[in-house]
Amino acid sequence: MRRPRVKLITIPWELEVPTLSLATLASVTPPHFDICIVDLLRERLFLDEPTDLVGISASTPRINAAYALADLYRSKGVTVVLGGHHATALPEEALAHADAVVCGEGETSWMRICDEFLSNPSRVSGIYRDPPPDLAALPQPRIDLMKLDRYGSFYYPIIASRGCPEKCGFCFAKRMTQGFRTYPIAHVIEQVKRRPAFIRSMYFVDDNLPADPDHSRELFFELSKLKVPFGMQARNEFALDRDRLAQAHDAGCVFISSGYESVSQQTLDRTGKRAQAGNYRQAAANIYDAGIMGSGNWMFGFDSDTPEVFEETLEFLDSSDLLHSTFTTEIPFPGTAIWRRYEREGRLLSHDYDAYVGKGHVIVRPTLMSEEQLWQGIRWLTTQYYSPRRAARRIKRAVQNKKLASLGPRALRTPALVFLGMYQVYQWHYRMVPSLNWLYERLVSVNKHKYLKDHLRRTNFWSRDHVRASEVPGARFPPLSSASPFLHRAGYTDRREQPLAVEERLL
Ligand code: B12
Ligand code: SF4
Repeated sequence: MRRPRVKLITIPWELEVPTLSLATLASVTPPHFDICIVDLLRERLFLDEPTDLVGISASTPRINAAYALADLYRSKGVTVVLGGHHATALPEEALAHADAVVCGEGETSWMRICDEFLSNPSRVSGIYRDPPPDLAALPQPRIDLMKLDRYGSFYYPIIASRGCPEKCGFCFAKRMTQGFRTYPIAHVIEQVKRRPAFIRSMYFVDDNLPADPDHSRELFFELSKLKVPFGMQARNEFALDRDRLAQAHDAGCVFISSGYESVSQQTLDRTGKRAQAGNYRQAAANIYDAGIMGSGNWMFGFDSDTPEVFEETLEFLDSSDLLHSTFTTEIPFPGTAIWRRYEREGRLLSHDYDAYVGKGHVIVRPTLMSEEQLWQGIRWLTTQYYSPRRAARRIKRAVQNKKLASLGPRALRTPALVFLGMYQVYQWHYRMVPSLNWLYERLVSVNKHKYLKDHLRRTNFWSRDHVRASEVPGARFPPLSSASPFLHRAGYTDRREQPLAVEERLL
């Protein structure tokens, strides 16, 4: 005797930051289903347990694994739905492995799919492109299904907006969402308040959190009352405004990650980045002065990049106040304008999506240097930047800034900053030294076997997921259908009173 079961599976790439993709979908899943979220890097997937509907989320570098898993489930007669950025970009390709593919923001289509499935599973088929949800009407993400303790206490995912007003050529953000939209402040604050007690800091998964100045001002004001440290992603111009940086710091912002991409103005112009390289030094200094750790993401291999670009970047970084950086090749993600151009010009060196991580593989044939020069240049830059000597300099610089990491206990501030600096050295060496990377990748995949609970339970449907939240004694989550004006507005009722084809079949 059981209810229909839906398993939402994510195939992430690394262990650090969880996404909100599936928790958001789970929140609009009608309450007729037993539901669970499975993170393939953090728990065993019980493939053979009875499951009726499977939703899989993966970005480009993990899409091959997602396709293989989807094929496996379909061979067992399970209905499979694929969604996310890659599936949105290439829905026909994804449809060869799934019954249905959802393009763009998934809530409306997912609700339609659940509804169709409940009436007749064979109705779930084809490509779904539905209008995006009204963010004001979305329920809280079902983080209770995410087994957050397995992500550590520093990576609580939180969201305040979707999309980005910019249109950089290499980025897929504009294709995923309909413009830039914000969540009501009260919704965001509720997300913060629902965090489990062990959470020490949060990470906004927004592409560009402060893109709307009015929204972010109000958000920062409300967050400042809660004093929970957080990291966010923002365009570098944000850092040119010292007042806004001060507001962010007062709100608890301890980390800002920005796509600086290149120190070359010519490169920025050619990618449509709409940024001024001449402002980067000032932006980094302002972030540092505000007591925030600045992180820059840099890309290489653009058409105007010469072999000198690596030294120029290191020179800039050595004399700037950025305390963290990442270096990758240019990755032309399928669906972006730049990907189409490289495809047309016959310059794509690999169609193997596993290689689309920006590390270890060159995807586009560069014009002003060889492939070997490009890859060796990135490796050289990363190992130089994360050499113990340079890391020690940055740690010293961080410790000197009394405003940095000032939200935590004072006695722990220096050890925490030293630990973080050393952790970064370890992190980037394993990524760049082939033998360490090999070892790391193996350790990552065995990580999911370390949870004894999983072995004992032998099911992914545990915690409160297999029971409606309202039925769990002391549950903080109200019944979904009444908690969600979105469900009502979209014409959903609590159909438990009505006979349902699938429920009848299964019960
Ligand atoms: C957190 C994050 C990370 C984390 C964790 C990623 C992970 N998978 O474990 C870290 C830091 C590790 C990371 C790393 C990388 N990331 Co990242 N990351 C994000 C980020 C900021 C947030 C994701 C999120 O929670 N979004 C909020 C939720 C609500 O939106 P969503 O994920 O889009 O989900 C909606 C829809 O996509 C859809 N949907 C998604 N899945 C499914 C499944 C089903 C069944 C259905 C029906 C619908 C559906 O419905 C959801 C609700 O509307 C996004 C940017 C962004 N804002 O989305 C980039 C993003 C996903 N990352 C990206 C990239 C490029 C990378 C890296 C390759 C970067 C690099 N070079 O190192 C790596 C590799 C990641 C990997 N293989 O997974 C790109 C992906 C592009 C692509 N074509 O796949 C994004 C979109 C950033 C961008 N704008 O370019 N990332
Ligand atoms: S600013 Fe960032 S998120 Fe926005 S389009 Fe450009 S790369 Fe994408």
